[in-house]
Amino acid sequence: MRIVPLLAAFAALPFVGCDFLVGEEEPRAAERLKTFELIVEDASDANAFEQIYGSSRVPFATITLKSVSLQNTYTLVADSTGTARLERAISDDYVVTARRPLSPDEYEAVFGFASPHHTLVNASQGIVELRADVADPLTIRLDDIRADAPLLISEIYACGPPDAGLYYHDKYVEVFNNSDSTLYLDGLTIARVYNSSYLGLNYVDDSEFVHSKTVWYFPGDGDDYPIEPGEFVVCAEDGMDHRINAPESVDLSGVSFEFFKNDAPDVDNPGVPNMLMLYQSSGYDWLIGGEKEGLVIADMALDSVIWRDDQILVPISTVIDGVEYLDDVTELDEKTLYPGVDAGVTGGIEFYTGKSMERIVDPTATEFRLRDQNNSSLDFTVIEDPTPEWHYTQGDQ
Ligand SMILES: [Ca+2]
Ligand SMILES: [Ca+2]
Ligand SMILES: [Ca+2]
Repeated sequence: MRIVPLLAAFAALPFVGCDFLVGEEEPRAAERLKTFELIVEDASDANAFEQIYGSSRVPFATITLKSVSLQNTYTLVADSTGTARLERAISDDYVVTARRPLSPDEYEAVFGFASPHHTLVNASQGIVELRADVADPLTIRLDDIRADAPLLISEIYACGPPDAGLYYHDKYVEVFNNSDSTLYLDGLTIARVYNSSYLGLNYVDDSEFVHSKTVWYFPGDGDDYPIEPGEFVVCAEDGMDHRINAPESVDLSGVSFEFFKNDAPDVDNPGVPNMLMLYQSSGYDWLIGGEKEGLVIADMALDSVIWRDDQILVPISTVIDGVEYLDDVTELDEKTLYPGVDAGVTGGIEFYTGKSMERIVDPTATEFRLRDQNNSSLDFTVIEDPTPEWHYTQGDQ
């Protein structure tokens, strides 16, 4: 936003010499900043707001817009008529997240029973185009009512440490209990999103299933592995002190779980419980991409797995959370994870830099909770060092 102070300085000058006015930069900058009107509409199958209030307009929705070009973020709240104004912004593509929590009473008015923790969201409209030469207001459609995810993927560390050649065995995924209740990890699955540029396969538009060729699950039979509210749990590729092999890496010898592939020459730390493999089509260990990957955590039925060819189909209705990262965060057309699960991407990290991706704190929560708008472009930040089972805002551990 370098443009705004420039304009402010410009406006503060009552008289400016003509030479300055005809200079190229200032007028062009002024033309680029516009005000856009946005209208928020309920497009859900339930027609909730039409039913409750007699109008499909959604009052008091929170809208977050992130400029794809500038990577800056605006947060707006619609007024009582479901209208919001984005001021002093450029014509651009914007990653959009709009959400309106439903009160238990509103939920009951539509579905017949009161239930907390439901939010009307924009599931299928992940990017909007704001153009200065279009006069009509832009309609943001909220088309899905979601149960807010109790369990989140809070961090993904994947790129490998610096100064250790091609060492990459210190990768991990971290999950976090973002709810107010004890949850159980038993039987939940962690799946990689499958795609193949070589075969021309990309299932990003499949609104029914996440396609995977790497599916692991937590051990236990229902109540063996609790995770308390506000607790982090790391699932590491190998639960060991990686500083032995790579001084700039991280100690994962005391984490909660490790992926142990018992049909491969993998390392099994007996002190770290093992994730169990449901299916992995290749490789000597659980492995995720150093620069790009999609991961989901799901509560799918392990006894009635759906197969298609050599892929497991994870029903999106069972997905609790999903996160995608790319080497270039502006290349949203490279996405492989359905935008209804994750409308954006985090990442932008190069191999062997030791950096990690972690969810940011939810500024609206009264307790320590992490932000989840189903949009990793907005919900995640890149951190300099991994933070296994803690958060970067909690200082050095
Ligand atoms: Ca392993
Ligand atoms: Ca082990
Ligand atoms: Ca962490």
